[in-house]
Amino acid sequence: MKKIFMAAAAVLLLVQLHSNAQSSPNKDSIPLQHGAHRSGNRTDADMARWRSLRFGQFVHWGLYAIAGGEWNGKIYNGAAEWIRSWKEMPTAVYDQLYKQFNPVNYHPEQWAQQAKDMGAGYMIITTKHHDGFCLWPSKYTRYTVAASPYKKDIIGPMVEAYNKKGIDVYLYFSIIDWNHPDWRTSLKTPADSAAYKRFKVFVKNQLTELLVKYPTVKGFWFDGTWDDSWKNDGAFSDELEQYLQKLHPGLIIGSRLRADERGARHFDSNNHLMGDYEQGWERKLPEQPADVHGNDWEGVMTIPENQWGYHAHWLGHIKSSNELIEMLVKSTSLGGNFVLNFGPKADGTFRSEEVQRMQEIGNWMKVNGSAVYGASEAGLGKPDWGYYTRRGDSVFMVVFNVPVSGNLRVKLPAKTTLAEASASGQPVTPELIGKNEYFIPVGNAPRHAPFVILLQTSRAAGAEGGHFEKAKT
Ligand code: FHN
Repeated sequence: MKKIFMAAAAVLLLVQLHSNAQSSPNKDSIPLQHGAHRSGNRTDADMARWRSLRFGQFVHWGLYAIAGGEWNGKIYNGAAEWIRSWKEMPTAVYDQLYKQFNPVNYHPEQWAQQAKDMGAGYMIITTKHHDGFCLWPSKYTRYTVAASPYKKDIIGPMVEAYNKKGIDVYLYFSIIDWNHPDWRTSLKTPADSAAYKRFKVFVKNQLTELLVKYPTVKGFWFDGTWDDSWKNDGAFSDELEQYLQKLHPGLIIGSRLRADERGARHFDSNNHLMGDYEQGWERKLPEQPADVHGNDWEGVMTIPENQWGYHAHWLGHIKSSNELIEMLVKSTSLGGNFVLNFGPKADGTFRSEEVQRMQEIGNWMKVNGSAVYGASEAGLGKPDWGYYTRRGDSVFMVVFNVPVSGNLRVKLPAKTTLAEASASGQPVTPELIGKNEYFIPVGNAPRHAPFVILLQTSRAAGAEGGHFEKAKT
């Protein structure tokens, strides 16, 4: 009995510690100067917009697209954008590839149009990946598009074209820079420290340059921040974040940039999120509300297994449009954004598999996007037939698996009335089968795409609002 009591007390303590850690910085056990500076999600208009867009396009484009995942007839099994680190690829040769970078078929207006048609509300472009090659003519290095046969800026026209279509642009920026002589993974000697000090000045200069050159961008998407050299200077990344957000009010920066003074990343040593949203969901998505602790979050996804840049030989499972739509809807149902990656070819065109998915997802979003844009978690749990999302009193049932009975079971919280149900604007008649519990008949004819049923609900005063609120974890 005593043992059971002690075990229960321990569990209670753990739960308490965990929930405190996620929600109340006042009860921190470790005093931190460079930990999280805010508790809870940002509530300003820029962040509200980011949150409402829900669907983004990621584009990884750089010199690696020239190699396309192979060199000298051998195929690289890693991610295409990492090919410079492959033993079969001499770095000196890779670093000369810029002399071949000439994307004559790069038409930013077309890129923007297809992203718009896909339904993306924002896009993230690799201004500079780990190889250090800059797609903008940076004045702080010669390793840029200006030195290539193409010569012209890639980023400026892209920002303009996407903005014209109403799509927000975010700039991916890698801290890892394989090309820069002062970049280090760790600092072992005074010479390393001196070099890295110069490198940090270079980083700050480039970031300032990007914001000044492209003032309409909405945020930075940082990457390559896991090395000791970076993690061990939490003061720098903290000051950098504050500097950038002062320079460009409203700027959105996820949790990848910073480390606290103890080297903790994403979440500080007291387990509070650093940055404006949780940015660690890469090629995986949360399963339940508790996984995201009420934080804003974003998941980034590749179409094949692990390829971000262009790889001519996609290996492994290639996700279908329906699978990707399911990931998008699942993300919405868990209060997060979903960003789908594309890796254009070196000439500036997209491979047919990507074009097809953009079109198919776009066709689905044109009809069903209201279940995604501005929508979030419904607080109704995860049904077997798919996902619930919600915007105000509109509850969307996004159906992926119809049971053989052809009836979808729905249970609403107490004191919540189901005013009407419809599918594609056509009324559907729910059957009341229990207290606040319904069958929604949809038949069981074979379907080739997920579909949406809209439930208009209304809540009486004193209704169990808690069921509709974010999970308290
Ligand atoms: O190493 C990179 C990878 O190439 C790609 O850019 C992804 C995108 O999220 N980020 C890094 C790994 O986290």
